[in-house]
Amino acid sequence: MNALSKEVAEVTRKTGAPATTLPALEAWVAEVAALTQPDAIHWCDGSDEENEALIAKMLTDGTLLKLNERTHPGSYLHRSHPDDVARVEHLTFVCSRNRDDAGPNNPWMAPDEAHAKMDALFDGCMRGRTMYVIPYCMGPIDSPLARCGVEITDSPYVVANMRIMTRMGAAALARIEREGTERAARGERTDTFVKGLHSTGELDPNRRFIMHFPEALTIKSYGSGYGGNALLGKKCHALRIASWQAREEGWLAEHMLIVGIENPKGETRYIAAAFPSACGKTNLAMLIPPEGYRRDGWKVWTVGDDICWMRPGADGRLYAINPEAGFFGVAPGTSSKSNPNALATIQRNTIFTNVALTADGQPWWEGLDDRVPAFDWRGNAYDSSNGPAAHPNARFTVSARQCPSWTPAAENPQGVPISAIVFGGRRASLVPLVFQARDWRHGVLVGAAMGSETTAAATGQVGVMRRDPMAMKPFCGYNFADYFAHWLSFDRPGMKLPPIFHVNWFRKGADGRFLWPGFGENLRVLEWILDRAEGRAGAVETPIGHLPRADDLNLDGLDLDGAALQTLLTFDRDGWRAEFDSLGAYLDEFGARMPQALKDEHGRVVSALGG
Ligand code: OXD
Ligand code: MN
Repeated sequence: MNALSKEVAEVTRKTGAPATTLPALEAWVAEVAALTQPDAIHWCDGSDEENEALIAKMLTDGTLLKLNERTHPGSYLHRSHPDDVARVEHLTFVCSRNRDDAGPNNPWMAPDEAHAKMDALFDGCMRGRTMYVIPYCMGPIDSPLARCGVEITDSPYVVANMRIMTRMGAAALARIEREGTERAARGERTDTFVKGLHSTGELDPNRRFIMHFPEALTIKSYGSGYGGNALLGKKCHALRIASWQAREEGWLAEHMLIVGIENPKGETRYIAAAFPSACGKTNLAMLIPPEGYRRDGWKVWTVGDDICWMRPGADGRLYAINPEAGFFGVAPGTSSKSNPNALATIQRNTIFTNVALTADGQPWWEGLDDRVPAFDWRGNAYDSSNGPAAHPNARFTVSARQCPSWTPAAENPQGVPISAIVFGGRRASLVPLVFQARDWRHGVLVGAAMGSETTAAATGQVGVMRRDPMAMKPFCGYNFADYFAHWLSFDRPGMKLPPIFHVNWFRKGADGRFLWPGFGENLRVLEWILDRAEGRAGAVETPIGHLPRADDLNLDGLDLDGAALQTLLTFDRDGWRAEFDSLGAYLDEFGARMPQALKDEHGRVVSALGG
C-alpha cells in the first residue's frame, strides 16, 4: 500500500466512507480526503434531519444567528468575514490548456501551475474540520438538460446554501451513479460529473483563488466562503464550466432570468433576459403587473432569476431550464415597492447574509422601510456614520418554490420555449429604453456591445462603465470571440430563433434622476417585445435597430413626463457613432479569433450611422 492509499484507508476507517457505488467518485473523494486531511467525511443526503443538525451546529458555533421566529420563521443570519463579501473576479481563473481558449476576457493560469498552487493551499487544510460531500443536480432531476456535480467543502454554511440553491442529496447522487454506470457499460469515462473542491481556508484575501479547469470539469476554490466564490453550483459550474460544455455540445449557458408573461387570453410566453449582477434580474423575474394590467388579467410567472440553460428543441425553437432551485438575491433595495414577491418569498426559511438586524431580531437593509436597525452587518451597534447598515452585496438564499409567482413550468424537464431574448445594462445615458435587433446576427452584436456600470456584486470600484457582453464578462468560461461565434452558429436552417431586444431601465435625466419608473411598469416594455415577436407592434427603423414610438407602447395610466419619454425613445446618432467606435476597438482586442461575421455586422451598422 503506498502512502496515499494508506491515508485514504485511514480516513475511510475513521469515517465510514465510502458511500457511493461509483468508483470514479469514490476515488476522487478519497484522493481529496488524503490531501485535505479532514477529521470526518459527511456525505450529504439532503434530508431535513441532516439540515436541522447542520443548522444546530452552526447556531452553536455562531456561524448562524436565529432571526425573530415570529416574523421570520426558520430563518437565519450569517455574517461573513468582513474581507469576504463579494465575488473576486481578479482571483477567478480559467485554466484551459491553451491560453487563447480562455481569451482576453479571463484571467488565465496553466493547469499544472494552477493545480500545484491550489493543492499546496488545500494540503491539510481540513484538519480539525468535517469534509462535506455534496452531490447536486443543476436543473430538474429528470431533465435531459440538467447536469450534475459534486462539491466537496468544509463549510456547513455552504452545505445549507447548496441545499436551497440546487437539487442536492440522494436523488442527485443516484443520477450521478446511474449516468456513470450507463457510461461504464458503453466503455466511456464515468467521471463526467463536475468536481468542485472548496475550502474556506483561513479567509485570507491573499490566499484566495477560484480556479476552473473546464477540460477536466473541475473547480478548485480556496479562501472564501461567499456566494459565487463558494457555492460552486452557481457561477463556477452553471456558468463558467457549463458555458464551455454548452459550446462543445451545441447549447447555451447564460446569465439570464427566465420569466413567463401570461396575457388576458391565458397564453403564457417566456422571455430570457441577461442583465449584469445586481441590475434587477430578480425584480424583473418577479414583476407585479401595473394596476390596469392586473385588472385586465395579466400575470407574471417566475422560472428563474439568474441562470438559463437553453437548447434547440426538435421544432427549432430554444427551450430553457433554470438550473437553480433557489434565489441568491441582493437584499438592499428589495422592498414592497421594488419587489413585493421577493419580500413575500423571504419571510420564512431564508438564510440572510450580511444584512443588518433590528432590535427584535428581524433582518433589515437599506431601502426596506424606514425603521432604524440596531446592529449593522458586522454585528456592531448601528451608527450611520460607519456607512450602510447592510452590506451593499448582502444576500438572501431562499427556495424558488416559496415565491408567490413561482411556476411549476420551472420543473418541466423539457424546459420552456423562449419567445424573446433581452439584453440590458445599467446605462445612465445614450441607450434608449428599448430597441429590437434586425435579426439574430445583429442581435449577437447587440449582446456583444453590452455595457454596464459595475455594482457591489464583485469587489472593485462601483459605478464604472465596462463592457459586459451578454452580462457574461465575469462568467464566460472561454474566449469571448469563440462565444460570439457559438451564438452566431445558431443561425442555421431549421432554427426558429427568438428575436433579440435591448432594454435600459437606468437612463437618467440631467438632474441625475431615473427617467423610467421601472419595476412593474417594465411590463409595458415586455408587452411591446412580445407583440413584436409576433409581428404585431409598430416601430421605427434606425441604424441601431427598431425603436417603439410613444404610440407603440401601452402607456395607459402611467404618469410620465413627455420630455422624459422623448429622451427614452430617442436615437442619438452622434452618440451612437462614438459608441460604435469604441465597440470596434473592443472587438479588435480579440484579434483574428473574432468572427468576421460580427465584424461585418459592426461595419454594417457603422456605415448606416454615417461618417
Ligand atoms: C450573482 C451575481 O450572485 O451575479 O448572481 O453576482
Ligand atoms: Mn448573477
